[in-house]
Amino acid sequence: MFPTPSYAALAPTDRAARTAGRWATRSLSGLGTIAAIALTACGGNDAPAPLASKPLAEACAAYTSTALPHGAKITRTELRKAEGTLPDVCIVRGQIVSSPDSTIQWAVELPTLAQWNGKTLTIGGGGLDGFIPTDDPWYQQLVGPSANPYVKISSDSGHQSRGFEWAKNDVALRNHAFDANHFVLEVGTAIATEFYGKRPVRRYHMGHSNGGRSGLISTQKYPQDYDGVVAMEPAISQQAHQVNLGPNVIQHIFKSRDNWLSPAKVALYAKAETAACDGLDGLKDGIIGNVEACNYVPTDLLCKGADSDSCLTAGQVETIRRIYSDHKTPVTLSRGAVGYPRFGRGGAATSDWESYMFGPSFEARESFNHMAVTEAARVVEGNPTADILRHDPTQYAAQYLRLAQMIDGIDPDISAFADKGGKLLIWYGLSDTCVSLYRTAEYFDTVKQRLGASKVQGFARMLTSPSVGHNLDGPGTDPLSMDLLAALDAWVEKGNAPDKLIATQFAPGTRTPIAQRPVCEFPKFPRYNGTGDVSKAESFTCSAT
Ligand SMILES: [Ca+2]
Repeated sequence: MFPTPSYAALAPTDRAARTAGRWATRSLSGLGTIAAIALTACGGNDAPAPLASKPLAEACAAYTSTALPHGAKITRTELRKAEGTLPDVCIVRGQIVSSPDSTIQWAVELPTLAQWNGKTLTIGGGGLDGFIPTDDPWYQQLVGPSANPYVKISSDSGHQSRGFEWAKNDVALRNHAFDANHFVLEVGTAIATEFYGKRPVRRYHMGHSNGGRSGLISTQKYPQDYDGVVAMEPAISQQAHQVNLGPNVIQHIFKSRDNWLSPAKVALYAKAETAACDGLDGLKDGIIGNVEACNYVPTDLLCKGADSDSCLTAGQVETIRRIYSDHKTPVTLSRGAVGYPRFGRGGAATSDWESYMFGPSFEARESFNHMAVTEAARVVEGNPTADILRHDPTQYAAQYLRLAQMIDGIDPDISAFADKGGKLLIWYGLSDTCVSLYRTAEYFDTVKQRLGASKVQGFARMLTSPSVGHNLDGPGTDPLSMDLLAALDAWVEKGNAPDKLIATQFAPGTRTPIAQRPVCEFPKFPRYNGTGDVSKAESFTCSAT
C-alpha cells in the first residue's frame, strides 16, 4: 500500500506459470494452435502469417481469444496512437473475476510485429493499486523508452478503489499481494503468443514502491515467472511501516501544530542539514552522499523568541529526531519482525517531507504516511472513521499480522529464482522518506545470509542514489537516467552485471545535464576523489566511508 510519485506529486496518484509447461500449453491456444496445425499439415516452415503481420489497427480490431488462462475475458481492444516517446500500440483490455469480491482488471499493450523484441514487461502498480499502471503516464515514464519494444502488461491488482477497505476480503488481499500479477502475466503471455505467433522469450517485471514489492514477492512466490526484476524503492514491510510510524511519528506530528513543519520550515531544515553534511562525501555539491556519517541535530535552529519560519520549535526538532530514529512498537509481524528503521538523510531537500510526512497544511492531514496509517487502522479496527491520533496498534496485533503475512515480500529464500537464472536489481534513493531504505537493506542482508554473499552477487544487487527521495526527485541524480530496464536486460541477455552504471544530474527544473555520478552498491556512495572534474563520474569512487 505504498505510493509512487504519481500518488502524491506527479499525478493524482505487479507476478508466470506455476510451471513453465503450463503457459507453454496455453500458448498453443488460438492462432498459435492454427499455426501449429498448419506446420504439421504442410510439414515445413510455411506457417500462416501471424495476425500481427497485418497493419496494427487492423490486427488490433481483429484480435479475439476464447481460450485465455484463469478465465480471463477480453472486454475490448483499442489502438493508442503514438504520443511523445510512446509508439503505436494495440491495447487488449479485459478482466478476471476471481470471486464476487475481487475482479482483476488488466491491460496488455502490443507494439507492432516489427518493433516487438520478443519480450514482456509487467509494470507493478504503486500505492494501494486500484488502477492500471500502463494507463498512467507516470508509469510509462518510469519504465522509459527502453520499454517500448516490450509487450507491456499490467493490472489493477484485483480491486477498483484506491482505498484499503477491500483488504478485509482474503481473495482481494491475495490478488493484491501477488496473485493478480501472476495470473495476468499468464494472460499477457498467451495474448502475445497468439498475436505474434510466437511465445515471448523473456519476461521481466519493473515497479516502484508497492510495485517494487510486487516484483520482489514474485521472486519468492512465483520464481518461474520472471527472467529479471527491477524493484525500485520496494515497500516490502508495509504493516511494519503502519504499526511503527503511526504511534511514533504521525501521531506526534499531527497532535500539535507546534510539531508540524510547514514547507518553509522544511526548507529551513533542508538548508541546515545540507550545510552540515554535504561535505562528508568529499565535495560540497548539494548531495549528501555519506548519509551514515550525517548526524546533524538542529538544536541551533531552536526558536529563541516567537515562532517563525526562520526557527524550529522544540516539538519540531523532536519530529525530526523521530524521522531519523528506529522504532520498536511491540507488535510482532511476519517472520517475527518487530520494529521499523529510520529514514535516510536528505529527504527534506526533496519533495518527500511534504508529500509523505507533513502534507501542505496541518489541518488537512494530507500526507501519504498519515493516509497509509489511517487506512490500515480503519481496516484492522473495522471502523471506517478510526482516527490515527487515537489508534493503538498493540490492540490489533493479530489483524496486522494477517495483513503482513499476505503482503510482506520478505522471504529470504529466493534460490529458485536465482537457480533458474533470474536477475534482481533493487534500487533505492537514500533520502526516501516514505519507505525506509534500511528495511530493504535489512532484507537484502537476510538473502545474503541464506544464500551466501557470493551467490547473491551473481544475480542480485542493491544500488542507491543519494539525495533522491521516494518521489524520485531531489538534488541528486535522476534515477530514470540510469535506464535500469536496459541494465537488467543486458545482465540477463549478455551477462553484463550492472557494476558501472552512471546517473546524470540535471539543473533544477530542466533537462540540462550538469553532472554525472557513479551508481553505487549499498552501503557505498560516490565519494569525490579530491581531484578531477566535479561534473564527471570518473572523479568519484564508490566508498563505504
Ligand atoms: Ca556532497
